[in-house]
Amino acid sequence: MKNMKHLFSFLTLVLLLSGCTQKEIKAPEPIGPLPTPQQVAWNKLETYAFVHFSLNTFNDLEWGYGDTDPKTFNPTHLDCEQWVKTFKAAGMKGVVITAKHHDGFCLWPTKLTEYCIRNTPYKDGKGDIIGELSAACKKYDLKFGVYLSPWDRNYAEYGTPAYLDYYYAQLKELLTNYGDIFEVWLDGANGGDGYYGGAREKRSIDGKNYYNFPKIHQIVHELQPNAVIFSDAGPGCRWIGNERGFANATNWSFLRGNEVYPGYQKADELTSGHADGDTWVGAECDVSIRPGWFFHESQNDQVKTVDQLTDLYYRSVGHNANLILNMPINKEGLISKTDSTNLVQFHQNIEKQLADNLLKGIVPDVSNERGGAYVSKALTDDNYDTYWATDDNVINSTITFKLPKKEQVNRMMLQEYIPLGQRVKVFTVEYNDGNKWLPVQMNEETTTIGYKRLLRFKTVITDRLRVTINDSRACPCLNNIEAFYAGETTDVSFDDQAKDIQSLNYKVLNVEEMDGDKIKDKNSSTVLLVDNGSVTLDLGKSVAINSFLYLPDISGQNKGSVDHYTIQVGDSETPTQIVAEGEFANIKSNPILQIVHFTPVKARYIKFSAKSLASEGPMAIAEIGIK
Ligand code: FUL
Repeated sequence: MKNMKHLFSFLTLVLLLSGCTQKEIKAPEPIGPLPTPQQVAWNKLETYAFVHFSLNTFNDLEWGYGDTDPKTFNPTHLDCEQWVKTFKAAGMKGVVITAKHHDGFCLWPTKLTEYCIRNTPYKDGKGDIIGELSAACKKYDLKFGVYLSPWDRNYAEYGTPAYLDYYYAQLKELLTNYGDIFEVWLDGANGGDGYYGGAREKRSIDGKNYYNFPKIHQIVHELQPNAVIFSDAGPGCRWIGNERGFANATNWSFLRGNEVYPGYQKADELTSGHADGDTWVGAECDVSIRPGWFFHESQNDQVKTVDQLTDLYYRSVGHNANLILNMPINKEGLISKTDSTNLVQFHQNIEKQLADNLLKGIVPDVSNERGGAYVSKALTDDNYDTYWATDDNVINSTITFKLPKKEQVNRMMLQEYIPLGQRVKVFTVEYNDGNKWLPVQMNEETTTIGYKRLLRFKTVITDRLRVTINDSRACPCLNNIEAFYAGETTDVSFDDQAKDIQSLNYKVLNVEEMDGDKIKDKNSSTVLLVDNGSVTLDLGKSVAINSFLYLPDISGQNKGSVDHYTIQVGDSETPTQIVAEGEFANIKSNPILQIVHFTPVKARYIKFSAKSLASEGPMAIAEIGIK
């Protein structure tokens, strides 16, 4: 009995002691700005489709003026299920459709305007493409979102408070009648010339204040609390600052909230976010599988290839951004064959490249570990919500993976646990060649990680990989690291569009020969800057011509893209006969090759003048072709 009593007190002591020594390991403190749960869920979607389909599709336009006849809208084989099945086969998680583009035409039978699908031959005016697409999404379990252009080139009252009531009512219709909406897309192209109920004039608005964005946000939040709002500035997610589909390698999910607004002038900043931002606004990369957003027959042979799409994936999803990839719907109402084939094969290519995670289940050695649930095992356990973290005061730290045998490796995926904020500022990746640690070779910086970072590097053969966190805003919290051998792949950057420009030979008047050569050297990185807003070209003799090709500065360094132009021809050095004038729609955001066709004419001189530029600065010309 006495012995039993001793044993009992001994056990009590052990229990008490272990209770004292067992220190509770607390999770790291979050470091703001922080994402909402909706923003975290949104990041996990990674890729989804964009659909541009409207009157523009049937009229070879990118920006309808607002006066295109609704009777021209007549898709013969429209099938939203074909679209949705294609997106599913491509691993996409949702789709956003242009319910209304800048021309004001509505794809649903709205009660608010006659400029809508009710007045088209499609299903004898009984169609509702927003309804058909949302039903197909429900059937195939795809998320559904809407693009509702604030700018409306059709509406007579655009620019006055009356238009705003109309716009809010449109938004309410869309957010009430079509089930769950995951994203509301508000583009930043605003004001300018248009039909405006017959006024045919230019209307400028104050992009920052006119629409009363806080009110728009409130409508969305009330009717669709889980929807993420896209714009240049968020608040849900932000534009990446270009329409070419990539984020910079350094990409913060932060913005200085009060500075950025829709139509923000310093778009370049959006490509990396603001490292010192105070608001969480994750980045979304928007890009079309063809040069234009809407379908154009003439672009049938310019569908992005599997390699090009793969490259974009690494530079969007792999750079801490979501990818919204546009699939123009053709006049039949379908996704064209090449587009859907390339899309699906692109997805299969990514799946193949990232199929076999060489680090799966390997518990890495780490130079510091917080303990408790926040241990190195969490880096490879395939569970999003478990993560490795260091002690609060430890920022520099290494993570070393020992592989069972030597492997070829050329890809790595890293993820931060973003519910606690985006933290890592600089990291390095090395491999061991048997004797020493060497950095892997790649052509981008290893700075931020964020929700997801994918690295492509020169193949190494190794059985040891090391990630070093060199700098971080607070103790790092990583929940996933993977490595792969993708094979020796050819996902390359885009070809230079300038290479394919065919042209008659010409001389550029009034500029040094060297400068003149810049616009005919088939190299888009040499750009001619012109102060007086026009250039005159001399073909040497009078010849028949019918087309003019203009490539703006695609690097985005010089902003002087011509957005309204005049082309004059003649047989004197100051030609006066106007053969074409008009608008290069959307050139600021999407600086692609512009082609102008005009009635054939014989002339020796051609004068290209900018009536206006997309931004201040000298007129910028990367290339001109005459045919
Ligand atoms: C831009 C628009 O101006 C383009 O036409 C296109 O819709 C693109 C996705 O957004 O702001």
